Amino acid sequence: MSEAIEVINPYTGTCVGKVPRGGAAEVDAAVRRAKEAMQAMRNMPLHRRAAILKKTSQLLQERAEAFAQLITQESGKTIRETRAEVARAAAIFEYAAEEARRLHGETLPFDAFPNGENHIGFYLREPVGIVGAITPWNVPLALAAHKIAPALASGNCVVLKPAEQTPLNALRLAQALREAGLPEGALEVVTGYGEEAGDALVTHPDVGFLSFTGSREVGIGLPARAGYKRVALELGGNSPIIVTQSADIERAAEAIVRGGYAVAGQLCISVQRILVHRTVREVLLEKLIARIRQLRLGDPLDEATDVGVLISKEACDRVEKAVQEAVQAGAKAAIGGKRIGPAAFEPTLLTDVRQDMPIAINEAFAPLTLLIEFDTLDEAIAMANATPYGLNAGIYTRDIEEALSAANAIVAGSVMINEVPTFRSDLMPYGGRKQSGLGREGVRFAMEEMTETKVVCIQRLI
Ligand code: TXE
Repeated sequence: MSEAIEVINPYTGTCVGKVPRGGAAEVDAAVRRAKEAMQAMRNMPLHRRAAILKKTSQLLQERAEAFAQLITQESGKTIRETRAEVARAAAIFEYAAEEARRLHGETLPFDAFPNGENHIGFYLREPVGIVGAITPWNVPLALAAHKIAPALASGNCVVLKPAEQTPLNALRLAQALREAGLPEGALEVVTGYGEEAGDALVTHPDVGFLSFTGSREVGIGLPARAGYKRVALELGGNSPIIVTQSADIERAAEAIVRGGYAVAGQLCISVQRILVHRTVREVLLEKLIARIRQLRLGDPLDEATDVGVLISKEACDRVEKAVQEAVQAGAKAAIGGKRIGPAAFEPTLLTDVRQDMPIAINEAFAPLTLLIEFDTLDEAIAMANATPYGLNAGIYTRDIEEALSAANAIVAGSVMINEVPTFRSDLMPYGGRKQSGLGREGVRFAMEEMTETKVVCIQRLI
């Protein structure tokens, strides 16, 4: 395919660059090159893999400002957010360099079986071969790093299809890996649209493992399209945070605003639903409004800006419609509620929301939080679980029984106690339950998923 895709800055509406519109032929050629590189990667000593990953981390740090500026222009995220993202991507490569050295199996006991005492064995971890990685636009560099770094650390080759909105930083990352010494073909990037290049990667028979981060709507259909390959899915979320009667309300409010409006709410782990005990509703609401009012909107490249723009006009249309429908159904905007530019929406807090409203069930992916009251913790937990998602959740409380009850009963990949669901360490197992996904990321956990065990067993003949 010869057509190009224009990368548009969602804040200015101007073109940041152009990339090829790859399709099935480009994906097939990339997979072929990756196949040729497989032996080199598999045979590469662990210390060499580690050195390449470490060098990549250094290059990212050296080029941090250029990466951050580029991602801000592609995505509309604020410069403070993209600087943090680049630092995080560099750290992920560093962790992978360390984990690459720890990729080993175990010896196995066979003596529980008849004649087993004559046997000794062990298992190895082998790369699956080619990892197909599909990434979204919201945290484009760090989420690509979460797939590429563990895949290479465990000896795989990768074909990456970045989001069509933010492909430029992926191409720059591939350049850094090449400079760090990665063999030709070990990382291929094919730019293009999801239904074209993305689908070609999903369905390619030579891809052994598909690692997808994106929407629930697309992700849910992928295992059926992927055929006989392993699949990891990081899909959406609709994070609840429970604020009980005993909570430190000041700290809860501060954390909720941080977790609800970062990246203009476009994180799968953004705080969306604030489930508050009726007796502390007023005091929490007052503090939330005061803090949200302080958020500065504006040019994402300006260091003073707290909340950037949404990824596109269409994304803004969607939020505007969802808020209007919620208001018609009885919700009230305690602050915000309006569009303020083609892709900009005011940081919004809706009150008088019921858990059965569509806005409380669906993923908002916008600078929007919802206040919902509860009377008992059981009721709060039931509401926390009343969506198709199960990614992250949180509870603010000083009562250990309440904290542990919530941690036990909420169906999610993680439950944060006195911390917001947006908290994520790159080393923890990260992923969702229910329709939030399959499999876990976090360097070591992704490496386990991207490798196959192989048992080697030896019988003593004397
Ligand atoms: O996601 P898509 P979009 C959610 C969030 C957001 C919504 C839409 O709710 O509003 O998704 O975002 C590729 N076969 N999240 O439209 O379409 C696509 O090219 C193979 C949550 O950007 O799922 C891109 O590279 N690939 C999320 C990637 O999938 C396909 C992050 C994501 O695009 C494809 C982003 C197909 N048929 C959005 N269709 C999170 N978990 O953080 C698309 N793609």
